[in-house]
Amino acid sequence: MERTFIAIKPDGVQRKLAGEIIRRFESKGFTLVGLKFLKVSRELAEAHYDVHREKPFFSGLVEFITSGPVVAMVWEGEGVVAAARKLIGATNPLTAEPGTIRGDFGVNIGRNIIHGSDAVETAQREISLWFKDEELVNWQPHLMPWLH
Ligand code: 3AN
Repeated sequence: MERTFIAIKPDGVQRKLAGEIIRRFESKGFTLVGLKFLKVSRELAEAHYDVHREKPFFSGLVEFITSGPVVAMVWEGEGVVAAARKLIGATNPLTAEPGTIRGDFGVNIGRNIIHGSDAVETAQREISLWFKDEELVNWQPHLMPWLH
């Protein structure tokens, strides 16, 4: 089953949006398989944003993601990588559609609340960068016996 990596960035955490964001992924029907709350090291931040290393905003990105705690998550479900990008909305919150996370809550491209992997291969790379195998839970909610 497809998985994606999602991180609520320091601005999303500071603004107490973690619960709202998790609710949106749950309500959509995706399954949480990994979750942790951490201060990101410079090493992890630079590895995570490696593709942007040559961009003018790279050092600002690293400074920001290491500036406060982050909620790192892995979500699972059919087509979850692309669907999560739709829930998140466009990179620039000013142009992100209302109804998306960035469209509803953000105004600044450098403080855009949340990260979501942009492709299945990127998701695999990011999940293994942020989580150990044993930190991910293999479970299928529809097979649990206690739902009434
Ligand atoms: P997304 O997060 O929508 O996949 P990317 O991968 O193009 O966007 O960019 C990664 C991050 O870099 C964005 N989340 C945003 O915080 C930051 N970023 C992208 N473009 C700019 C920019 N022009 N100025 C400042 N920060 C930017």
